[in-house]
Amino acid sequence: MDKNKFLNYVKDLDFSGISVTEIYNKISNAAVSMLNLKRRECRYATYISIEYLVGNVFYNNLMALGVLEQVTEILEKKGVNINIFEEIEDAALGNGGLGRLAACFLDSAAAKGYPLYGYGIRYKYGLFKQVIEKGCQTEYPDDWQKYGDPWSIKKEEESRTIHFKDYDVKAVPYDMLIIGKRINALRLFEAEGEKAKEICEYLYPPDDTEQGKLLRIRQEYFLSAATIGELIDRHISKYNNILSFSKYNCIQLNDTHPVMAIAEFIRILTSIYNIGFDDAVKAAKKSFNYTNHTIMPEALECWDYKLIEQILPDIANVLIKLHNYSQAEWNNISCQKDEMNSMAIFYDNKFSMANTAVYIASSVNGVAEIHTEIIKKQLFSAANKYYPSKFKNVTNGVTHRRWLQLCNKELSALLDDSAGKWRDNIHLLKNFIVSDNNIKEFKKIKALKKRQLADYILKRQGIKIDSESIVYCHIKRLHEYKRQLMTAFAILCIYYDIKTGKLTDFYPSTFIFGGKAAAGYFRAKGIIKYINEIADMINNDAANDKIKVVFAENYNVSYAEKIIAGSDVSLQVSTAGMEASGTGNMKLMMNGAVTAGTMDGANIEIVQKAGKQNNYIFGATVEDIEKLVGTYCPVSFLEKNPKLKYVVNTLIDGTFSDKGKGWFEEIYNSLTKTIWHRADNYFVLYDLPAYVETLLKVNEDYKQKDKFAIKAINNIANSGYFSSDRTIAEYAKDIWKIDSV
Ligand code: 26V
Repeated sequence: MDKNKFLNYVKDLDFSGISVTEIYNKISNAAVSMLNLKRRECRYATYISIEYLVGNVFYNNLMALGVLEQVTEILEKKGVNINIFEEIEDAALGNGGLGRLAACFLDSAAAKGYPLYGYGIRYKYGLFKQVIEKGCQTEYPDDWQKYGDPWSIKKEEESRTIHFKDYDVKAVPYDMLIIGKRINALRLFEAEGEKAKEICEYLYPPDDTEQGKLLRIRQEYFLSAATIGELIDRHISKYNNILSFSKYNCIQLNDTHPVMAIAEFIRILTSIYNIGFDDAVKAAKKSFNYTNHTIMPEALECWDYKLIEQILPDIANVLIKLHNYSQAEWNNISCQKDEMNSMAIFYDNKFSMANTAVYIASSVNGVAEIHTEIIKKQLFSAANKYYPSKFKNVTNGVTHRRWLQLCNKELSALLDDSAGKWRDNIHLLKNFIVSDNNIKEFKKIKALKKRQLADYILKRQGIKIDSESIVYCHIKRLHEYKRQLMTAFAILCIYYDIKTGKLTDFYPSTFIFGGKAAAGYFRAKGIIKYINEIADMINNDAANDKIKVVFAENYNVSYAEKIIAGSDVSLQVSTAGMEASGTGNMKLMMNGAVTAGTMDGANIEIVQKAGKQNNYIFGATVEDIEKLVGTYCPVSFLEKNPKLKYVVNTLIDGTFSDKGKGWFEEIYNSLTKTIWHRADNYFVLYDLPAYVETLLKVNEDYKQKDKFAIKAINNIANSGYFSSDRTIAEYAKDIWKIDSV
């Protein structure tokens, strides 16, 4: 892009009488009109994902173009503070980690020059807006396009028709430019047509009813078919030979949601290009790769034959054939019956999307070392036995451009001084050494980021926090396995100890929670209410000047950028074995927060790199949990721990009220009784005493500010590994076999 031309355009803009939205649109449109999408002249990779949690694109894109500072200055001179664009909605086309990871990958690929193109759905409404009303979560539609979508280019002429048995829809692509050393694109399809509206109305429509499941299947097929149709047409128009597809293409399936792409690919090869089934399967095997992002059984998609057959009979047919084909292959290599069942594409009248992906993919990867080990040993153990070379680990990463440069320009400037050209080569962060100057400057910057965070919370939510307190944050989707409830209990334990005078030297602390609960996930909503009840009680206790609790309302990418830069302690306390990786842990590490967490997901690699002595690891390990299953009895555990019992009883003894909804009692029951799952399925109570100890230890250590800053510096210096630049380079080299161009 011609930077001068662009900056002159911004200088010449007349802002009198125009709205924030108009300024935003004018600047964005000007940038887009001066950019050219890079053509796919070589082998390239395609990332298919049902979620992209992009966040605010304005600042990030201007930064990527290298004009953010200049635009900030020009606007300043015209009396416009660039922060006003914070009110433009985030593009929140994702729920959490999986979608944010996809966005980080696209950023890194463009920055490093890899030809990687994202494909997704252009939902009308993104992840709901969370409003906390009387402590409870209410969901409101997120109309993210209401200010326009100036960074996307509609490509009407590249639309294609997608056929369902009962109706057709038109898939219209919009390209969102991804700016870096190369300009790639995130292509989002919008459905047009009489019946089409529902398909891209909402991200993650509830799938607890048959109607909901059908809609979800339609979304998945819509995305898969629009993408595969385009890739094949593109390939044919250039090379006119379908069997060379895999020479130029490589497809990464982000979790199981786009797995129908495999069936669509085989359908097109066999029915349109008259390729035999065997050859079509072989071509698919060379083209697809799959990333698994969770071992939670609820999230492993299995679709009823009946449902797929009802709207996509050809796809059902291909999947059945593929099932028979794979069974024949396994019979030939004398697999045992139970192994065959565990790997089966079709079982119990359902299609297993994960097994379909594992069978076809050349590469199946987990997202952190421990997670990859678990999928190899447990979830996909039979496949790992017969196809060991498929399985790989690629530990996640996050883009340090958004999660350090953009959200913490002060720390970035310090790193410029002490670590050299780390922005281009993240591994240079190693040069950020412990020195008197770095300690002093880091402490200053953290204090500043905490003041900025405090101002932001005050502005956004009207809550005043003490910016000199220790900031502990627990920010992520609400889920029982992530154990926000355990943090809530831990806070109560500490609070009661302060009240009763048992704890006298507690350093003032602020606990920030942030996260959304899926609309139909009642227990998670109950946990939000419980946290807000605790916050109400503690924050309104006039005698308390030691603890403050904030529930960050409508936690999203933009809010995350502020909280992450301003936190001292990163709470990563999932039940060991359950968090595939986590990526918030990496963002916090980069910003100099220490991790207080369990040996789970990428926490393990974080402490390996940054040193156990610089972080706070506690709690049951995967091996401990394996031993505990079957013997652990939370009720007798509580009997032995009266303090814990007292705290847990606040769920049912009237201390807090859920306004008659029954949520708190249900949570209590989930901890103490066997319902459809074991009592305290996530070992909240089991790990609670060690957690409280850990939080107190952090609190004590914090008092020695320099020593604490040294821990932070060691975390930052060792965070280079967790840049998605490294992750993307691994995918490019080991899986996609694409070059940076
Ligand atoms: C989704 C659901 C939805 C229904 C209720 C149960 C449940 C459990 C888990 C999930 C997660 C779906 C996939 C996902 O978002 N995984 C996340 O992927 C991140 C990127 O790899 C990773 O860092 C997180 O650990 C992982 O949870």
